[in-house]
Amino acid sequence: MEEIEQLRRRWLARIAEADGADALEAVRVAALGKKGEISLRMRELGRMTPEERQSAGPALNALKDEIDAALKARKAALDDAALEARLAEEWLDVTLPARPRPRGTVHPVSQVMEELTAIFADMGFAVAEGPQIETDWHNFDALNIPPEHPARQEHDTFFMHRAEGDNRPPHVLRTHTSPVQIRAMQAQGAPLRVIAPGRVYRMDMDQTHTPMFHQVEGLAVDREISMAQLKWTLEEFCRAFFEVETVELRFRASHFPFTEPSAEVDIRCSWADGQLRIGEGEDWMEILGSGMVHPRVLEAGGIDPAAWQGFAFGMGIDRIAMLKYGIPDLRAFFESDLRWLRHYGFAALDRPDLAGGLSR
Ligand code: 2NM
Repeated sequence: MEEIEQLRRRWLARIAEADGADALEAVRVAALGKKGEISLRMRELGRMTPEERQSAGPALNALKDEIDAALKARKAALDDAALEARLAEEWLDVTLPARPRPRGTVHPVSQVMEELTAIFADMGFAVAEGPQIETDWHNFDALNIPPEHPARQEHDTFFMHRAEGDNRPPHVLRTHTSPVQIRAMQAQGAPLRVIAPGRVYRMDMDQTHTPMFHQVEGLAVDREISMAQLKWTLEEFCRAFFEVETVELRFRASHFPFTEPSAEVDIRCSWADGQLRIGEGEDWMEILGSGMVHPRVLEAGGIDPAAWQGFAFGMGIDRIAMLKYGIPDLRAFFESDLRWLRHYGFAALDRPDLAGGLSR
């Protein structure tokens, strides 16, 4: 019996020392496997006398059961420890932000485009887009600017290259977004309310001009459209855009080939101590061109000028962005200087809308 007690101690100690599933399995095979020490002992029972067997048999059986139970308990303990270790390793802080904060900012031009799109959408205008490389017909002829018209030179147009011997008129980089309005008239017909924001190109480069800049033009066509509705629309836009209670606009007679009559629009403002204030003061600042769409332009758009009329307007997006956000230098807009973009840029998730406040 002393020997069984030694066996018991030795195998319980080895089970306790096994520090992993493989080591424990090796102990099990060495003790209870086919050729395991305890199995061999049990096989020896057959060669014993009945008396010997009577005392050794139950003791060996009890030992076998105890070792078996100890192996199972140790296995459960090792499994628990392994699970604990995995849980400790794979934990996740669910309070961390799902993504890193965006490092980029929204360019003032994009911000202002979003703002004016929201304002005009609220008044029922859809956004129209068109190609930046245009036919000279869409950019000039359709807008009542004939080939000999000085505006074609005044515009300092970028002409696209044509192959040697190809005498068709060259395509141009659009000098305004009006060709988009021509395309919108042709595609949608009357009645129509669209704005066309986008890039335009003129060969001009100095303190206040860049060869690429941004424009938004608006067009409303209906049975009875008047200068009065044009004025209200522009006042409403300026009030919402500059986020002031009241604005005052002044129309000055002017000339554009594509509108008749035409008006340049000034807004009342003050420049006290170098700070621009819209809607108050004794100064006027030009911010827009506008007018009633010329019958020939409606016709080019496939709309009968005897049955329909329209108002149209255009303004520089870069300029109104500078005015609203106090940005001094136009040329910095297009230099991709990260310090400038971080300073004047907008948070990527603050999309402008009329209910939430345009620029917050
Ligand atoms: C301006 C001024 C006046 C204008 C005209 C048109 C069109 F295509 F409908 F005829 N779109 N925009 C327009 C009118 C643009 O910009 C200073």
